[in-house]
Amino acid sequence: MGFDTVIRGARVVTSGVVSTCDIGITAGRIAALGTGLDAPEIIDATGLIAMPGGIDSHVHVSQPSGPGVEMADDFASATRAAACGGNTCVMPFCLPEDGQTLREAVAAYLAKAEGQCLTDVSFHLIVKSVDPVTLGQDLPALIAQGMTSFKVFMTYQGMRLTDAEILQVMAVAREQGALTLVHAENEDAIEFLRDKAERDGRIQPVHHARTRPIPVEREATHRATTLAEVADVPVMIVHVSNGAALEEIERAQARGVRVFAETCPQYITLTADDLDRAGFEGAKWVCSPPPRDTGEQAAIWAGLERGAFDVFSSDHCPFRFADPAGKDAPGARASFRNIPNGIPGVETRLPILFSEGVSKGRISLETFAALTATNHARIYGLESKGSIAVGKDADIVLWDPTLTRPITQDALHHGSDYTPWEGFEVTGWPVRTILRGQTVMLDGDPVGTATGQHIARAKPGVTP
Ligand code: DUC
Ligand code: ZN
Ligand code: ZN
Repeated sequence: MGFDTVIRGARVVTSGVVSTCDIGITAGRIAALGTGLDAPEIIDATGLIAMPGGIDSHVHVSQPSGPGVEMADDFASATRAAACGGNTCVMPFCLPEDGQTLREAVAAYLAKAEGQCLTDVSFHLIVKSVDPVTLGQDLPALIAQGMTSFKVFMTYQGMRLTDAEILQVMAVAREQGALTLVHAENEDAIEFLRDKAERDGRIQPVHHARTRPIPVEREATHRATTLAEVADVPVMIVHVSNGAALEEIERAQARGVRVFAETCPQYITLTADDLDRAGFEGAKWVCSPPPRDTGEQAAIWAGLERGAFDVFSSDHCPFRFADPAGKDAPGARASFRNIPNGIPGVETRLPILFSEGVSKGRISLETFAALTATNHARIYGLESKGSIAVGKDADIVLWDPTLTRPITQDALHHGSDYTPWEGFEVTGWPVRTILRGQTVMLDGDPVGTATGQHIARAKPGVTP
């Protein structure tokens, strides 16, 4: 059999197995795994680890963020950063502007992404209003087009849905075979704490974390899983930040509810103290749910180690720091309420988990591949992706497990002007990212042209 490219001599992480072999690639797909394979292009991967290309199923790109505020990444910069961080596919959320239908929003996002992407992309939807057009027309049409997952919010004025509305959305998910993702924080409880903090003059960035304490996430997680139980649908609880919320998820699972769980790098490496840095600096770490403390980091690690989490995503939601269109938005220094919410992380997710998880011996290579690619593909219906197996897209990342260097902003490729992990020491870096057989990152730099495509997805694989 003639191959276009052979990756030779890597330790290959395939579904649940690690073995040293060659990978033969033909027409962008994996055509063979074996020994002694030959091709016009040979990639010598001796001493490297070949993993399925990272799938980051939780990123925000060019998302409307309020008057005068702009996200730091468009599709070109977000996918460039993603590729440099070892990813071959990202899943951004499609949020309608006020007055825009979901279908109009999707059309606008597809147009923005067209011809710009260095990785593949596949959109989730955000349902922020429950009306007959959204539920009766847009969702069914978009699900049929392969956007088979949508997020609902229990927090944020203008975005949050009531329990009754969430049940209506879940009913559509059940009817159409889609997956509902939930941002679980109790808005009324947050508003109560936030109003009081502002009245008391506690307006600095750290009060973002203090007014979103663990109980508001725990309660909402319990409610979200209960609503899923009532509606008889699977549900994904995104960005789980603490052990109590995870306990709610595991309790629901024990009752037979199909609950999936996601966590992110910020919850294993950052704490609320990061938001408490001098002056306005803490705004760099403002995200929701907020990072907690080292005890909660340990609880999240324990969850990762015992398989309680299905996916590890970045929740990349980038704003520039020194920018009035970013973290330093009008009013942000007068109250944490006005600080744009989110942190950049698409480029650092994989190195952080590799270093903290694999290099430090907490998780195996197989678990790493499952948490960063294989489970994302299975749960979200990316049928051609997520594994190094014959017939799959040749989406592969080569890792040098011995390479040690710190994360630094000047080596990153995202549009933000900072990284929350400046100086964080990492052992194990991706050195080559291959998208459908074409190299898109080599030795830390982007290469090649923007051949990334929007991928229509199958129905979610929701049997745990
Ligand atoms: N939720 C997210 O998933 N990302 C950024 C902000 C938020 O609240
Ligand atoms: Zn969220
Ligand atoms: Zn998010």
